[in-house]
Amino acid sequence: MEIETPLSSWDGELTCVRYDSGTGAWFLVAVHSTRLGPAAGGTRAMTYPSPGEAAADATRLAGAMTLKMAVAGLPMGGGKSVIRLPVPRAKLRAETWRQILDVHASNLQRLHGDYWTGPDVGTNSADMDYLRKATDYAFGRSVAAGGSGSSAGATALGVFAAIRASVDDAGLGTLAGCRVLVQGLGAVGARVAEMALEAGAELLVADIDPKRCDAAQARGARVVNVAEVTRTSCEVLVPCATGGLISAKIAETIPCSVVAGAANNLLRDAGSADVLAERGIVYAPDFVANAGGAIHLVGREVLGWTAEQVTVRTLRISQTLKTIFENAHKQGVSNERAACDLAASELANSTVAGAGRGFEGNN
Ligand code: NAD
Ligand code: PPY
Repeated sequence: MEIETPLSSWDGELTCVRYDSGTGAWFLVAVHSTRLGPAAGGTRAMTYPSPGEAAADATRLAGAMTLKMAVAGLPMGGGKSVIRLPVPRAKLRAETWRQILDVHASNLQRLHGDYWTGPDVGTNSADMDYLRKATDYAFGRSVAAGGSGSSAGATALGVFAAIRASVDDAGLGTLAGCRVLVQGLGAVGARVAEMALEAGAELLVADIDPKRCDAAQARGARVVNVAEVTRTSCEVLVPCATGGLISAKIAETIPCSVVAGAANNLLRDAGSADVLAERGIVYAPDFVANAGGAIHLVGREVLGWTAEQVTVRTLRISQTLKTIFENAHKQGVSNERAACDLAASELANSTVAGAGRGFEGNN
C-alpha cells in the first residue's frame, strides 16, 4: 500500500512520519482528535509489509481511541503511534531497540503534549520507563518508576464485563457451560481465559505461541488451530490478538452467538457489523469492550483515581453496552453503529473543545 492512501483519506488532525536510517525503523504518530483533551493511545511496535500498512494501522487505531475516550467519558482525545520495525522485536538487539525508543521519545517531545503514549502490542511498562527519560508524554510506566503499571488487568476486567452483558443480550443466561473461545493468550487474553474458567465456561484457546496454548491446556482448555478460529463452533468468541479478524465474508458464516474481546479494530470492513447484526450475533464494539486499559491509565495518571475507582468505572462498561444494545434494537441498527452514534453525541455535546491543550498530567 502506498503511504498516500491511508493519509490522504483520513479525517484526523495530524500525522507525523519519520524514517530513521540508523535503525531502519519507521515512526508514525497519528493524532485523530484533541476535541476532548490531548490525544492519547499506545505505541504499537511490530513489522508491517510497508510504511503504508503501518500508516493505515496508526490512523485506524487513533480514530478508535477517539471513540473509546468519548464513550468512556474520559477527558482525552484519540491518538496512536506505530513503529514499523525492520525485524520482529524478538530479533532486535537491545541496543537497537533503545535507539528506536530514543527516536520515538524525541518525536513525542516535539508534539509538546498534544499526544500522550502508553503500552500497546510490542511495548510494555519497561519501555515507558525508558521513554520517560526523554519525554514527558508517556503513561503506563512501571509502579516502581512512579507510573500506574500494566493496564492489562483493567482491560481484562472490562472485557469480561462486556462478555457478561453480551451473553445476557444473546439470551444465553450465564457463562456456565458456554463454550468460550479466546484467541490470543497474551496479557489480556490469558486473564480473560482464567475468568471464563472460574465462571464455569468450557474454554477453547488459540495462540500462535504453542507455549501459551500448552499452559492453557494444562488448565483444562481445548486448543484450536489459529487458522480455524472463525470456523470453530462456540457460544462466545473473544478476540484478544491483533485486529482485522472479522470481515463481512467471515461474518456470514462465523459459528458463534457473541463476539466480545480486547482486540482493537476487530472488524476488517464497514459491512461486517451489519452482517453480524443481521445474523443475530451480539457484537460488543471493541472500543467499548476494551476501554478498561484507557480507564486505568487516564484514571490513575490524569484524574488521580484509586484502583477501586478504576474498577468501578471499568465494570460500568456492561451498563454502557446495555444502553448501546437497547439503542441498536430500538433503531434497527448494528451495535457498532449505535456505539459510534453514542461517541458522536458525546463529542458533539462536549463544551470543552481542545480543553486538554496544555495539560501537564499529575506525575
Ligand atoms: P499481547 O501482545 O500481550 O498478546 C497478544 C497475544 O496474541 C500473544 O499471545 C500472541 O502470541 C497472540 N497472537 C498474535 N497473533 C495471533 C494470531 N493470529 N492468532 C492467535 N494468537 C495470536 O497483547 P495484549 O496486551 O494482550 O492485547 C491484546 C489485544 O488487545 C491487542 O489488540 C491490543 O491492542 C488490545 N488492547 C489491549 C489493551 C491492554 O491494556 N493491554 C487495551 C486495549 C486494547
Ligand atoms: C488502548 O486502549 O488501545 C491503548 O492504546 C491504551 C492507552 C490508553 C490511553 C493512553 C495510552 C494508551
